[in-house]
Amino acid sequence: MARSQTMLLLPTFNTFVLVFSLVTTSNSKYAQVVQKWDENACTLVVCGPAQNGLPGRDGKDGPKGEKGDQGLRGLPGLPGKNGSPGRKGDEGEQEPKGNSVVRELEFLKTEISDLQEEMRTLKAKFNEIGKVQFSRNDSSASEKTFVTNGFEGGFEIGKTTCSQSGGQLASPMNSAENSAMQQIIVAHHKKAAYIGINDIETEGTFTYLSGEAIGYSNWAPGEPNNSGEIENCVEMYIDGSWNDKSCDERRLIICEM
Ligand code: MAN
Ligand code: CA
Ligand code: CA
Repeated sequence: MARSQTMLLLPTFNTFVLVFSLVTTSNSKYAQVVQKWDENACTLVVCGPAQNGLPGRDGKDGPKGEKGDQGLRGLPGLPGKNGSPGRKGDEGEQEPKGNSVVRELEFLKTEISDLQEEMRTLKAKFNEIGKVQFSRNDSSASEKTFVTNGFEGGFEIGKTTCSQSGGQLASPMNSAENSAMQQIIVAHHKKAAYIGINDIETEGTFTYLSGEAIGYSNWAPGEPNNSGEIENCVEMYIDGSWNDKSCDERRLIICEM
C-alpha cells in the first residue's frame, strides 16, 4: 500500500520538480520576454527551441502595406541532457592506510589527555564540597581554604592538580589548620588524604613543598617509621593524625587555596 502510494506520487513530484526548475533557472530570461508580449497583448507562453516570429500580415482594403516587423524570437529551449562523465583521474600517491590510522590515534590520544587535564582542573576549581574556611591566625585577615572534589591520586597527581587549580596540596601548619583539613576527611569522604609534606630530599627530614622544614606535626604513635624504607610522603588519617607512607598510593586529594 505504501509502495503504490509512493508510485502514484512520483509523477506528481517529477512534474513539480520540472516546473520548479523552469521557474527558478529561467525566470530572469523570461521576464523580459513576457513584458514585450504584454505590450503586444500576447499571452502565449512557448517552451521550445528559439524560432523566428511570423511575418506581419498584409494591410486590409488599401494599398499594400509594408512588410510587417519580424515577430519576437521564440523562447530559449530547455537545457540539454547532462554530458557523459569525464575520464577517471590519475591515481594519486596513496599513504599506507596503517599510517593514517596511527596518526589519527595519536591525535585522539593527545586530545583525550588534554581534555582529562582540563577536567581535573575544572573539577578541582569548581567543586567546593567540603570547603572549610577559617582564619589563618587571629591577627591577620588572610585565610586558608581547604577544598576537595573527592578525587584520589598519588602525591605527584595531588601536587599537580592543586597547583593547576591555583592552590597547593593541603599543608596544615598548626592544629587549627589540621582540624580544618580533618573536617573535610571526616564530613565528606572518610578517606585518608596526602599532606603537602615529604622527606623525599633527605630521609627523616620532613619539609613543606617549599623545601622549608616543618614547624608543626601530628604524627600517629610510632610514626614516622619509613616502613619498608619507601615511605617519603605523608597521609592524614581520618582521626587527623599523620603517617609517613609511600608516595604512590591513591589518597584523597585536598588542596588549600
Ligand atoms: C602500615 C603502613 C605504614 C604504617 C604502619 C603502621 O605498615 O601504613 O606506613 O607505619 O602500617 O602500623
Ligand atoms: Ca622516609
Ligand atoms: Ca609509616
